[in-house]
Amino acid sequence: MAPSVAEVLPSTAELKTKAEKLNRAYDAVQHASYKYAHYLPVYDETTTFPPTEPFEFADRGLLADKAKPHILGLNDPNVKVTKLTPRVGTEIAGLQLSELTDEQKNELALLIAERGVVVFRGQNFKDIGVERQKEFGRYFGRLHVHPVGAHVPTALEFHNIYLGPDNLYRAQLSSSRLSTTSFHSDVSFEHQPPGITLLTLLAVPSAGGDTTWTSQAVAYERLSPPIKTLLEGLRAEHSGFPQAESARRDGRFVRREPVRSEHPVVRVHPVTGQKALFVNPGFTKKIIGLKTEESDAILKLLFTHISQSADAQVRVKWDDETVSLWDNRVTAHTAISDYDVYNEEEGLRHGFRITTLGERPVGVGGLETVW
Ligand SMILES: O=C(O)CCC(=O)C(=O)O
Ligand SMILES: [Fe+2]
Repeated sequence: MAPSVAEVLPSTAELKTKAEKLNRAYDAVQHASYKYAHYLPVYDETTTFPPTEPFEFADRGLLADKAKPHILGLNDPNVKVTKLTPRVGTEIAGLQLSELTDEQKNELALLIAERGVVVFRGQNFKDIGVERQKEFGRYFGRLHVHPVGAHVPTALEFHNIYLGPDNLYRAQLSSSRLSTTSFHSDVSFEHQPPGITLLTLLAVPSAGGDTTWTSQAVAYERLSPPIKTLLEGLRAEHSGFPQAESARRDGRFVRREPVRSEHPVVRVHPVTGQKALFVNPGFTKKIIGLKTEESDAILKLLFTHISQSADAQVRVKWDDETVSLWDNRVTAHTAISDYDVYNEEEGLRHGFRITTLGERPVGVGGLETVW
């Protein structure tokens, strides 16, 4: 008889033992001498937050010169701008995020909306201090505090990305599923979910550990007219409850009670007017107003479409001087956990995310988010 799933998979206890063993090695070497120890994950277990209240949001991209001459360095030979794929992803070298003028930041907001993700190489961003990084983020919108995630010791707003042997989440995922690929738009369950988001990596495995973004605008455009029309009239439920429940199950602290929102399935970008699919396998649970089987079938179709459209995606390789900025309103993304977290040679993957909140989503014909 074939072994049951429980017999095949390592148990949590086994994974923990493995992790604890390796952790001691990490503790000895890395936590003592790791250059970015001040960014290692911690969990504040005392601070709780009330539910977020509605707030005004004005996208900086609305203030930009449409030709974007300052962020594209049109008059600066030191700036190199490369399209990573035709429709999604642009790479910029020769500019420091930490030195951008407001004019450049406004144009950057527009560029991120248009290209989905913009990757900056050769950055000193992580070295300018937590306060200045926060200030940079705040220029684009109110900073999000993750309801359950780890953060850096001096800032709850810096959501920690950490996959070493002492973070079992992805390791468990890879042992229980065929793939760790998990496209999502960050915390899309929020009533005013994120717009521009920045990710900085500090430690990168010797090979792998890339991130893939997929264009939800391209995903929308590829649909046939009857399906577009159907989806444009619908809202879908995005829920933060499963995340909070699994955090509680794992004994982690929940700093804000979970919420759910009903967002338009097709979202209109406030600056570009571009339409994009706004559902993702991470947080979207059902389409409102449809029978269960109908909702399940349509979401399955859309999730498959999003996940398998390599021709609407860009895969970015990291180093410790790279900062990527994306627009969560028009893209979904997934970490690629293709390296062995238990192998000391392959190493640690560590970084942090600063997430700015955007507008209450608006769909076609003014269809608004409700909750
Ligand atoms: O680690 C990554 O590549 C992406 C993690 C992620 O989903 C995020 O920072 O929002
Ligand atoms: Fe994410």
